[in-house]
Amino acid sequence: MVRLLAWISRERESHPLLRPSALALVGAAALVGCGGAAKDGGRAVTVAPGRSVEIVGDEFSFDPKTLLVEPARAGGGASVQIRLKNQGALAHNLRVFEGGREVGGTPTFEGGTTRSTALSLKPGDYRFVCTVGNHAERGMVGELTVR
Ligand SMILES: [Cu+2]
Repeated sequence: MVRLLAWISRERESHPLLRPSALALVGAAALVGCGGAAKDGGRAVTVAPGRSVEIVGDEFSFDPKTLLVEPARAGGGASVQIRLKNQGALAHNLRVFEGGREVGGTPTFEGGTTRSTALSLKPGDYRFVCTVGNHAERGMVGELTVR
C-alpha cells in the first residue's frame, strides 16, 4: 500500500492533470449480483461476465468497495465496465492498478456527474484508487478480483 501510494505520488508529479483515458459510454447498464460484506465493512458486489457495475464515489469512499468479477470462462480474464458516479462535492477519479501498474480507469471529473471506463482484465487481484490529492489515504480505495 505504501509503495502504491508512493507510486501514485510520483505519477501525479509527472502528470499533474492526469491524462484522460478513452471513455466508453456504457449503454445497457443493468447490474449485477448480490451484495455482501467486504472484510473491511464496505460493500462487496459480484459482477457477471461482460456486465457493468456502478461505483459511487464520495468524500472519501467508494461503494461498493470490493468487486468480484466473474470471467466468461474460468481463468479466461474478463471485460467489465465500471461507471463511477461522483456523488461528492470534489472532483474524483477511479484508476485501476495491478501492483504498481495502472491498467485503466476514468479521468478526474467533477461531482454530480458519472463517467465510465471499460477494462479488460486477466485473472488476478487489482486495486482501485482515487488518485486525486490524498483521497486514497483518506479511504478512496477498493479491491477488484477477477477469478
Ligand atoms: Cu477522490
